Amino acid sequence: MQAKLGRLGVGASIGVLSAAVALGVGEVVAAFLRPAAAPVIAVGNRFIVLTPESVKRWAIRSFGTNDKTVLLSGIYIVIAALAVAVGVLALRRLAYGLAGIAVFGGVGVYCALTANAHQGSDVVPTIFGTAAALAAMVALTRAAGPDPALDDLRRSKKAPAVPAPRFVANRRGFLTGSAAAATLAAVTGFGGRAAQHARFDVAQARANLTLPPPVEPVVPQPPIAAIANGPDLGKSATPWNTPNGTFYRIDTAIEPPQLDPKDWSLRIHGMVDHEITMSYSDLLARPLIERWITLSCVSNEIGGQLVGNARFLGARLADVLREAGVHDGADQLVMSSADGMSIGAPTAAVMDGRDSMIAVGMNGEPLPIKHGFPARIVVPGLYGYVSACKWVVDIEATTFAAKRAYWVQGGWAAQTDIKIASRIDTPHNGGTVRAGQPVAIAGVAWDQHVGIARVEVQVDNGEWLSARLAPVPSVDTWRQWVLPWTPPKVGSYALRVRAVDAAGTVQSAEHRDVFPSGATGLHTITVRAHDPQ
Ligand SMILES: Nc1nc2c(c(=O)[nH]1)N[C@H]1C(S)=C(S)[C@@H](COP(=O)(O)O)O[C@H]1N2
Ligand SMILES: [Mo]
Repeated sequence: MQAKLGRLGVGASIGVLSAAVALGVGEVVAAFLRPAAAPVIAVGNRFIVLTPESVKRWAIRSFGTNDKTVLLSGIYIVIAALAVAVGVLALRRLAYGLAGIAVFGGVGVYCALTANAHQGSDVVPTIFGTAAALAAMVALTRAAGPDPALDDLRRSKKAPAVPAPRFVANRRGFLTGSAAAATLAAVTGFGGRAAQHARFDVAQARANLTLPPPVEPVVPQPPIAAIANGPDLGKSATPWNTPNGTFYRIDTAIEPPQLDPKDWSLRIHGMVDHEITMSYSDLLARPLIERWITLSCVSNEIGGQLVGNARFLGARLADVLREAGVHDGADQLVMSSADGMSIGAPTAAVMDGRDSMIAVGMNGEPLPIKHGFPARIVVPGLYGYVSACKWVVDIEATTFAAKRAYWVQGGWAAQTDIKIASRIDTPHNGGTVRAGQPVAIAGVAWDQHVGIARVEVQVDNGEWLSARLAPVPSVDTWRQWVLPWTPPKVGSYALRVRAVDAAGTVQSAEHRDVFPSGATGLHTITVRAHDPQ
């Protein structure tokens, strides 16, 4: 039993250490090429493309912005588990173990060659990593294996009394070899990552930038407290302006691409009279507009947090498209990002006079790297997945008939309007209030590019009560609302909200899933009113 456990432990160590050496060496080699070529990142990026849409939706729902961390952890766990198996096989017969590593390497190469926006050289780190793992496995297996002389003796049958070979986990050579492999993996892994950051991070380039001011300044917004005029909202209400640090994020890439403004350019081509290639300084030289715009995600559930309101600074996209001379028949603009994302927007909406922009700034700073630095598209009134291409480098004027963008290939609607939505942010669901004492029910409502005209709250099955609305600078943002309310007696209450837009459309109570064109239904919460004592 002891020998068996020992054997398993030795096999597991050999497998895991060999895999760790592969990943570490891969990170170092990627530092010479590009971070996206690191084996785990290439596998992760490929995995995201292979994952069925329903699983992606589940991941976004369950892990939100942590979905990438969860995915990477999952990949490490799967690699470790398979490595244990391969290591144990290697003890049975070295060739099996080596074949296992070769299969690993093959999967890595396949991923590197098929990930979104891959480059041919992306396979190099995986190849070096695989070679290093093969060498590590040979060395560790030799060091752990039975004394070859003893083995020969046993096989010769001349000495039947010689015991079966045992793996000597505490053999000096194996321990030294394992320590060396672990050190090599750690130094190359962490060192490689550090070198990648030093070489490719554009945080410094971003910090050194000063953006030109907009042609006219934006109107400052009064705080919601100004309209509450009753119970103190304190910090419980959702702020008008979502700070960059807490703005929701939807990314298909594991790590945001690092694009230096001095190397960035945007190409506009396809069904146009004149192709345009624009550098970052060309972009900044254009008149810049600054607008409050509420961006929301089609994957946002009723009552969800995948929505935010920010001050975007950018050049008018419609002007640029007009200069390019987009053909009448080009009903779709397919925008592509440096990380291989494609997003298709309806040309008519982009060019109908709304403040569509090639954005460079967000809330008074250059776009954060995670939100598309150095440039992204923002189109008021369209969900992010059909407009808000981050790290945008290419816009092709084409047709919906000719091209299906990334999410459309996954079954999401090629074209859809934002669904009118409203949310109760305070009190929170399951929270407590005091019977007989006034409390503010407050939240936000949005129907971008149409505008919110009314927000109503229903307590249990009572009448719909009109909330007070905060002023808004345009129809392109969410609207904060507040309703003072006094729970009449101790007990449990259901609070429900609905909005009415400027076109008179009442938010539908019919519950529809986010897939394929955005959720409908009413946000409903429950609160308990306690005795005021
Ligand atoms: N390059 C790229 N652009 C993208 C995405 C993406 O995954 N990659 N996600 C889109 C989606 S679905 C939304 S809702 C918005 C989110 O923008 P944010 O991450 O800045 O909030 O970006 C859009 N643009
Ligand atoms: Mo989205």
